Amino acid sequence: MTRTIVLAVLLAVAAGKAGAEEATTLRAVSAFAEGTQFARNFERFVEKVNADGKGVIHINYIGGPRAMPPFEVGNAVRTRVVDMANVTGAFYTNLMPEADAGKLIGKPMSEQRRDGTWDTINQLHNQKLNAWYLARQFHNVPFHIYLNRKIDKLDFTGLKIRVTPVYKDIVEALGGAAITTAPGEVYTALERGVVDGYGWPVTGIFDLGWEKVTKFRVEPAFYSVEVGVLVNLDSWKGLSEAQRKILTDAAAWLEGLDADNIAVIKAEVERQSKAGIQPLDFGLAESKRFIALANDVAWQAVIKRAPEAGAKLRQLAGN
Ligand code: 173
Repeated sequence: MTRTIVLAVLLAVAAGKAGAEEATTLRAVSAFAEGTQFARNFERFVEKVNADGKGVIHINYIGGPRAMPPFEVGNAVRTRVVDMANVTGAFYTNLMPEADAGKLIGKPMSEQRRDGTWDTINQLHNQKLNAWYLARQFHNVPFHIYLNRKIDKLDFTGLKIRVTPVYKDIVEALGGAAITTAPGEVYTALERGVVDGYGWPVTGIFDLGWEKVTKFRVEPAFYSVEVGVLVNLDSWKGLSEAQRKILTDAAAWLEGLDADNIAVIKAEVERQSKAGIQPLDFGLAESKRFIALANDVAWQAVIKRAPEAGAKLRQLAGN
């Protein structure tokens, strides 16, 4: 072969390689069922990353609880069984007790990214969960306790209430019996009378048909939903700058979707009343007492299990 031909062959091989180079693929799961309230924005994020990152980075969304039990998702990120997950801290408190403090921090994410709150939360996830805390969603969506039995004061004595770590301490502080289940078991537990009620955000009860087995919504709303997008830290470190930028930009976009929540909440509350779900409101003084108690017992629980991180998070939360 002449030198020219050798060069041409080498160039062709190099070009072929570059052309065939595949985008890095991240495997992702959601702790919330596909297409439901707390998975939907993450699913939009996946679509966005796959569009913006074409040929550079790709998310392979495996799915929700049908693919993996919700309470195992945090550990799957930690051990890199998956690269990415849409999950609330309440589902991995076994690995990171302070993860539940996200519900006590209701500042907008733009503020949390400016004032060091996100940085602290991210560092804690780096250290304790081997994860990068890419995004937080739903800071402006609160929780409620829903009941099937009417109460005439804010007292849960004699009631069995389905919880996660989000609601356990306040339910018990008000005399209720707390029973932990994944979201997928709530309908059956209500239908069979295994529980008299459940904790859940103000939005999303229609996704799994719970309006059919729900009579009352206890006022006031409390805390702040936290659903994070986690990336295994080794997967994160293995990405290029360009790939990380695509994810970080999409994360900012995802956090921005929280602006829609105000309208979503209004529509869902109206839909609840149309479905016959009645609010149980005990007035301003009782509501204040409830909120103060809910905050106190939750911070106490976090600080007891994670004294140093808990104290720091409480300071950042400012409540
Ligand atoms: O009730 C739950 O399962 C729970 O803890 C939660 C947390 C964030 C969003 C939705 C539900």
